[in-house]
Amino acid sequence: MAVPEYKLPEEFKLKCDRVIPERYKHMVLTNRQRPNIPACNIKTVPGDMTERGCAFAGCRGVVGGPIGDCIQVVHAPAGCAWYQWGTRRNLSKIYAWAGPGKLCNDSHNRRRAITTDLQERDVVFGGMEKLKKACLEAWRLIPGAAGILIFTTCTSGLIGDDCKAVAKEVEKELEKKEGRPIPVFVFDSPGLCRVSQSTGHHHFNVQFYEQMVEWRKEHPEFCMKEEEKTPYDVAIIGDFNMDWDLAYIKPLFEKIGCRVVAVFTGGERLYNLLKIPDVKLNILHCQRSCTYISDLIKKGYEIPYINVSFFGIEQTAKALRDTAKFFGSKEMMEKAEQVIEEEIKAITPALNFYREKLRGKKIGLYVGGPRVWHWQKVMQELGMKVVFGMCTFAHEDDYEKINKRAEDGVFLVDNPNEFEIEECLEKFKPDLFLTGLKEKYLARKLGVPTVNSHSYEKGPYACFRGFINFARDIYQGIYAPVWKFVKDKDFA
Ligand code: CFM
Repeated sequence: MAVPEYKLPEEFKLKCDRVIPERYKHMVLTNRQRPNIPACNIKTVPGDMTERGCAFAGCRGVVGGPIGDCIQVVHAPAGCAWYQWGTRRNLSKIYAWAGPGKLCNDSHNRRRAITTDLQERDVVFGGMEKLKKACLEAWRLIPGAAGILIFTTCTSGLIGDDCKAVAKEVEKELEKKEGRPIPVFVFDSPGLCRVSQSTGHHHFNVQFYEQMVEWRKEHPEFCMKEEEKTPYDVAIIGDFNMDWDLAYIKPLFEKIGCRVVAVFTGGERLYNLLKIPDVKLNILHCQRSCTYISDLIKKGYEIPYINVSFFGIEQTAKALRDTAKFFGSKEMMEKAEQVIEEEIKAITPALNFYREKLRGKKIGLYVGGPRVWHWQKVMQELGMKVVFGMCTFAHEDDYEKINKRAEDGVFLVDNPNEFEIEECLEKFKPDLFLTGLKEKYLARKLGVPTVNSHSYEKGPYACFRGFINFARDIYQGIYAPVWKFVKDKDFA
């Protein structure tokens, strides 16, 4: 039986979209029993100023970029490299090459952009020679790096440069020079592929997996040795160490007796990532950007994974309990309960204060996709009410989760544009808007405080203690005296 087409109630049809009525199919009201899924993961219609990123942004900027100890060469005009540089706080502190006379930096992967800066000449005659030179030159400058990651974009994709062949040549030269194998991996994700950055997540996952499998076969010394393995080795998949989230996540798993071998890819070292197929369990956080590789590893190496969330009390506690349950260890289960109890005890006084202050406040949510459902629960735990949710690139499964977690009747907008955001802020009047840098000024000019919900104000926001930081920033946002003056002047 065909599912009846969803009809958006007239009063929810945004006025700004009268000129682009196609947009109405991207809006629904949530329903827990029978999830309403808006049109999603499809191309933006012409005339609609989307806020989406491109595939390259997802591949390099989101999933590949956080790898901390590699040279990352963007084979493109300099503009592509510039726009993926240093804006997302996927932090790392790896000093692979620190030392006298060598370049070093706290967060090398965020602060340094290496690009071939393709010009018209290269478009006509090909850019392979230039790419090879750039890789070798970068290696000369940063000799302690663990490897080289090459990213293509629209321009190199259209030229059709054989970057894999270049990578092989560079590998050979570096091996000769260094006397040991150096991985040089290529990630093909031209910005023009499909509809959003979500495509780039997929590309990085699949291509990393394939190159990892091949590398491990050719260089078994990069696999974990049998005697190094422990029964509780895990990898965290899909966490990017936003504003040091991992400083709260990792210790919790260590306290219950797990060993975190690698994090794909937050602040991680390449050699650790190559050992992910040697762990016993993958713990998957961002289920939009990294389910692909979790599935591939499950299929190829028979390593299971569990879906978790590290935001809020209930979800973090569940992540620890589910991990312990997976291993079936009584000791780990007890430790998990103990850790949960200790953490809750430590945050309770602060939590009571913030709950008291935030109860009943209205929140608008706008993030990429998953965080809308991760944070729906967090807002409930703080006693706040989500009045609308917006996602840049969510897929159907994200919207299913949002429907299940939200109260009925929450207004959802897929891939919103600036006019829709403005109208929703005016229509639903949230007390605070959890959003990103691009939208913050618009909201603030309308008298609505914001908290940066991508890379935070003062993180970490993950796990129990991060939850309190999150609550503090929301509290400080809403109660900042400045809003009183703005509203008094009737700007809002
Ligand atoms: Fe995953 Fe992310 Fe997100 Fe994402 Fe992002 Fe992000 Fe996000 Mo910003 S990987 S999908 S592409 S949870 S950068 S850390 S906050 S839009 S909802």
